[in-house]
Amino acid sequence: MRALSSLLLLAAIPLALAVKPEDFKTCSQAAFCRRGKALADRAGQNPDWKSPYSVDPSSLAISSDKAAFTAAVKSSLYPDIKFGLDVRVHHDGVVRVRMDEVDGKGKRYDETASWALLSEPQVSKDIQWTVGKKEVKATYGPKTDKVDVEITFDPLVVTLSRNGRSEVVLNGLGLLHMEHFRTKEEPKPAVEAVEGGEDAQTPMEVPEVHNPRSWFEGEEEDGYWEETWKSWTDSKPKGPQMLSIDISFPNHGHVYGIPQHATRLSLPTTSGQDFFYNEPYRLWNSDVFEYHADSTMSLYGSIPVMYAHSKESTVGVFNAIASDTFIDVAHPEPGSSYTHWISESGILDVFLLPGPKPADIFKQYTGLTGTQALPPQWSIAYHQCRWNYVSSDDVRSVQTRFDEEDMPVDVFWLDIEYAEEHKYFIWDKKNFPDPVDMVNDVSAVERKMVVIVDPHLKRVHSYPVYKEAQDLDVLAKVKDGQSEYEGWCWSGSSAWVDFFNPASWEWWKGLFKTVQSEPDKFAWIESTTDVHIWNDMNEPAIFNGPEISMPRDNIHYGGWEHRDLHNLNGMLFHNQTSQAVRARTDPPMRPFVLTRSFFAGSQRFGAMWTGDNLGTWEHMAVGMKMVLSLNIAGFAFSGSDVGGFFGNPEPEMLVRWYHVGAFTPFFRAHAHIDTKRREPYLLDEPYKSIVRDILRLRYAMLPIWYTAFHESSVNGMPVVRPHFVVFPEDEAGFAIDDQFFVGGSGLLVKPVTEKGATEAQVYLPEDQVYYDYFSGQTYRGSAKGKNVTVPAPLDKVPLLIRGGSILPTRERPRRSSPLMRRDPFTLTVALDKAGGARGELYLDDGESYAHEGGALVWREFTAARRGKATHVASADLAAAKPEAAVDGAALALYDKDNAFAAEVRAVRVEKLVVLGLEKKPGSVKLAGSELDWEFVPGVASGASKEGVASQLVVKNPVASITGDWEIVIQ
Ligand code: NBV
Repeated sequence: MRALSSLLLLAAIPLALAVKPEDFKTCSQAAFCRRGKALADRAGQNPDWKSPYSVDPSSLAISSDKAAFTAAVKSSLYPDIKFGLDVRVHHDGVVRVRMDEVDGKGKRYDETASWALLSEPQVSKDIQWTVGKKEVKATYGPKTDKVDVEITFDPLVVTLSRNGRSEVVLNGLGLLHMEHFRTKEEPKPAVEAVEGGEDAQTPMEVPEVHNPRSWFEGEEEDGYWEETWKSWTDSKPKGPQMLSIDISFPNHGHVYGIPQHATRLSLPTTSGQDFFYNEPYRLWNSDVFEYHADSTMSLYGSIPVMYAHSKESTVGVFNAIASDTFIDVAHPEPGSSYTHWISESGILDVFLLPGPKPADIFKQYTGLTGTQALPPQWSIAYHQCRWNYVSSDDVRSVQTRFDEEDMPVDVFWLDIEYAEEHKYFIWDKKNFPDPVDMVNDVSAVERKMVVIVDPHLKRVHSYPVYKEAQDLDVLAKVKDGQSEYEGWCWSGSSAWVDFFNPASWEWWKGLFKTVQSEPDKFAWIESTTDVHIWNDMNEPAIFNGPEISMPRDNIHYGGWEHRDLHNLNGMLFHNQTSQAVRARTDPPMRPFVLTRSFFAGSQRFGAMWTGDNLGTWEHMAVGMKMVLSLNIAGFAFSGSDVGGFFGNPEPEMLVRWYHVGAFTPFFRAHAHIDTKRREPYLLDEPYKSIVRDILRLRYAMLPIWYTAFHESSVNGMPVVRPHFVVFPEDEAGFAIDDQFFVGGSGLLVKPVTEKGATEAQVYLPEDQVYYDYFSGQTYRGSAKGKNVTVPAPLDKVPLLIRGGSILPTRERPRRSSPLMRRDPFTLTVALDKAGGARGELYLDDGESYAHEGGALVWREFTAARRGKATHVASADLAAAKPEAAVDGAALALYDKDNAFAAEVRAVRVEKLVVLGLEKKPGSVKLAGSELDWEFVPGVASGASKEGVASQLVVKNPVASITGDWEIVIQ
């Protein structure tokens, strides 16, 4: 059935628009994955299976600070090979489990975590260790909520439990295998094959075999030393280094995470009975041309974090590994999950995230890898991109048309054709004769430009960037470790900077300087600080390379093979570019750098988008699911090309896609060079006006989005939140991924991704009132969960306000978002069924780092019933929660009257709307004075009947958004 539906889907897309799966390996085409999968198959068929790995109890050592324990591990298959295990508990309860081969014939890649982690985690001082004969146990946490980490010795199994319930188990199924370094032996004739070495112990009866370890390892040395795929031969001088580990969640029925895959949020199974996909999820950053909207194929980025969720708890694992990794997911029985991770190389470095609530998990994961960098505020507004705006006059005329049509936009983008022969930084002067003037024309109305800088460098010495990289000797090398690697990309014969080489970092920063400080070095003086950067093709994408990327045996700085660190490659490029853009000014301004390829930690450096999607309804829908998955995996600033990169979306689809975009953290329209122009002003009516309204809706809501970004930057909460995050105990919502909440605002949106729809079903998980954002129509949910039908004509996105929310918006249309910085606010108070509400607003200058020194405004709005009166009040939140005001330490510097607050003191609340009051008030007063108000009767927030809510509108109630005030409605 599934196969049939995918065939039908493929048939629906013109032939030219279909992924070429044959360009990328499946598990059975990669020797290490075949070996890992075969191991799992053998285990599955053998009821007596027992892992050969065990801890040597005599080697056990607990560190003097009591935070860590180390022990020797051996495998009964190879008793002479030594492994070392290190288990430590961090101050926030996260457990790090590391294992590596020691004193071996080689060294496994062990640097992934050092790139992914924000800093070296602090260990806990509060761990109680109990050493038994068969196990060692660490216990921590309050009496009523105890966490145990038990390491059993034989076989080696690590189990994290909470209050006695198993939450995460490593090697519970015995699939741990770290292929040790060995010396290549020439194959012996079959008759002379070894008949079982003395040291080879098998825990069970095995049929007579040539290799006594074959019960575990298989008969053949499958692809140990070399592997040929299509026309490429991958040499493996270090031999086999596969790492296999099973990770089970015995009490959790849903698993999420491991982006980037075009699939649902709750990951469908890939193995076990009734598997949904017949291929494991793969993490191998790839430029997958015209990718399929429903697949486990790997895409441009990889975040090896996985969460498991049940009504009782949320837990997770972060597997810090950057080599090619395949992950099987199964539910051995309902309510339990099993996963199997097979990686080509690297050490075991797994972080167990104990939760127990979604908010704890996000804090724990972003505590390790960093939170989303707070973006410059303009970058969360609308971006207009296309491959390509062809000249500086084209850019000017696009800007003019937006202005003529009163459509807000903040950023115009330039794709690769701005660069002469695709030599990035070098303008094609025929079409862009006056780049600095062009940028200045755009920034005159406080807009920005984003210009692409790809990682492939054209190999001509007249190109200063290539020449300087070569002189510095920072280019990636072929397998001999000496010669420059050459591949094909947009620029023809190209070379790639090895960003693992620290010698490249300062040099790369220098390229982006907009003033020439060193006469003989390239600086981008034909640019301005209003130009920000787009990093594409950084998987890296290489047209003539295996799987459209770099050969795995290429050599990077430190002698590491590309296979070891491939998935980190894009992040390092993004990191350096982001630092370069930041360093252009003194004091620094927040950089905006978009990346296509990413890894765990990339959220520290900017934004990402989901790559080359297709203009189909399926892609529109799956893009949203991917963004939700990225958001829970720490990468909140994410989005998909609005309109679809390939194809020419019909107006209905384009309009619906603008709605999706307006409710996505990163909101950019983009299109392939062969598509028809589709800037929103080109649409006919009524579509054009509808898109204008959508853009204005996004701009009106920028304070809500910015507040959500602020929260994310502090505690790792997703900017867009799926149901399980907001209602972790509502099972009916665990798989929902087509509707979601915007930050903590209470806005619940369900964008339409179906042609011809006129209404939508929205799931309400609680006995609470929800209000239609546009009409004030109420919907009353139920404690058992309830689907309600809401109108969804083309001009309305299904958008509800959860009762109990207060939304700050700015309703005056402007050409760009910085022009709104002094605009007044509207506060919409959507009362809950008990007549209360709460909301937040975070503001700062939107571009500098002054907020880190306390230049910010963070307000809390509340509405509460007191007797017969409703009090709506505003209070300072930053003083109350200084530790949450800024990412990092407590904000001791915060002063309510800080410079920024003083600057916006004159910004007023021009309108207060209260939805759901029971009856017309007798008075509405601020500090004893009557305000100017109107009341339209309607349904009260507590009513069980549905209808249009009553509405109180107060005009110009308060003079300052930054002030403490209280309005009494009586
Ligand atoms: O630079 C051209 C495109 C770009 O527009 C797109 O967004 C990237 O994902 N780029 C890929 C290279 C060519 C893709 C066919």
